[in-house]
Amino acid sequence: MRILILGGDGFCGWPTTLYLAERGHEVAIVDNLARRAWDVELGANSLVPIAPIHERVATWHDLTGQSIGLHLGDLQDYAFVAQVFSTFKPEAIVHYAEQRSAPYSMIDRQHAVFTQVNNVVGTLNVLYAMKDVVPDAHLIKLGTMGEYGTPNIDIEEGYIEIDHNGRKDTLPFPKLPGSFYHASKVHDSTNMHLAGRIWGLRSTDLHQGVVYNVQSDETNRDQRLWNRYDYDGVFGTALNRFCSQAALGHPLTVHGAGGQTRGFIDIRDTVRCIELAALNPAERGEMRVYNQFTEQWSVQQLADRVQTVASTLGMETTIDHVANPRVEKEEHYYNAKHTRLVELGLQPHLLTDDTIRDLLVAARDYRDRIITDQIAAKVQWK
Ligand code: NAD
Ligand code: USQ
Repeated sequence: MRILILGGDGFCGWPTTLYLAERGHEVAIVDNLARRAWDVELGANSLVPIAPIHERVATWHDLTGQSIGLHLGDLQDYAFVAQVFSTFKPEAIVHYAEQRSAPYSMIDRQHAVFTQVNNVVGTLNVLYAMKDVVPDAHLIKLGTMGEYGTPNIDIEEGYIEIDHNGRKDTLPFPKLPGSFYHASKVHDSTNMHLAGRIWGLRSTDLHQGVVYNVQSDETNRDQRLWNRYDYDGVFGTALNRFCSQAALGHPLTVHGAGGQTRGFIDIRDTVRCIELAALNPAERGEMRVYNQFTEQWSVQQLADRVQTVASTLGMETTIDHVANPRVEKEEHYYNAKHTRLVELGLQPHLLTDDTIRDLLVAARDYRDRIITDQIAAKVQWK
């Protein structure tokens, strides 16, 4: 299959590109390298060193003989998007290319506006390019479990049947996003659903949980293929962050009570889910939704597990309940369905002590690269 990976230089996009190339698909990356620029803006870095994109692609070619296409440009530039779609003619488009940090979107008005413009306009341009150039292609778009928020009812996979005043309908599940970033994903979902209804476009909206772990079988083949490991207070996410904190002898920073429960997924399952979505395209006019995570954990449970495994490596850590910089429920009901990808064949990598150990060891090996000033989560929601 000809698959275009928008955001293919990023944390999820790079291992996905290699996974799909390894399986014989013709792949090309679109990226404007904004993620690398945000590190420069914030003064942050990846815990493990990552090669420049040209070196990554050249290394894969040297090792496998396979060419990965590379188109450097911004999804906000419609002429660029239309030109790439016209030359590559993708059958599937995997769309990761957004500003994905909730804290980044909450820094100030400018960052909130940037996040929503970047994400919503980028996705709208993709929808128009599909309509104009490849109307039969399948969009596989990364959404987030955070679109649903934490309602006091079970979360369905995308849609809910509602019986109201004697009439019934199946409608998009209600959304309660918790940041301007998460809200941008809700806006994208609305636009994708509309594009299906009016133009008959096919899309799959993957409501992904928090991704943990870093390397995949393919990125592990050569240091120049390594994936990024975010640990900082803006882009670092719960489990990976806790492992880097433990390796540094820094307390694990549980926000508030720690009962915040989220869906989690190993990066090795992220890439497989994308392949499953590509192999099972939505019908014309359909926006299919899968909840893309494999297990639910509270942040307290994750911190406890990291602390236990860290102690087996001689890393003595404490858990700090820091004042929560976010506005979110710290104790709540959470039960989200996630069966559809398993029905398609996903065999989850559930969180093991070995995975936590690998993350701890990687962080310990590269602890000299950690910029300690970047560890604390300083962005306040209020
Ligand atoms: P990332 O920031 O590492 O990668 C995103 C990539 O998109 C970057 O390489 C960036 O340069 C590129 N990009 C951003 N805006 C662009 C634009 N306008 N034009 C071209 N390229 C652009 O993020 P990630 O962690 O790989 O996340 C990928 C997607 O998955 C995001 O949409 C995110 O919302 C979603 N997601 C991520 C997680 C997670 O835990 N990482 C969880 C759920 C959903
Ligand atoms: N948290 C802590 N301590 C920390 C960091 C985070 O307690 O040091 C808590 C947060 O307060 C939150 C939870 O952990 O309750 C998750 O935070 P996170 O930073 O790990 O993840 P989040 O901001 O939700 O965003 C990440 C990705 C985003 C994706 C989302 C999936 O950055 O792109 O959309 O996970 S989900 O959470 O399902 O919405």
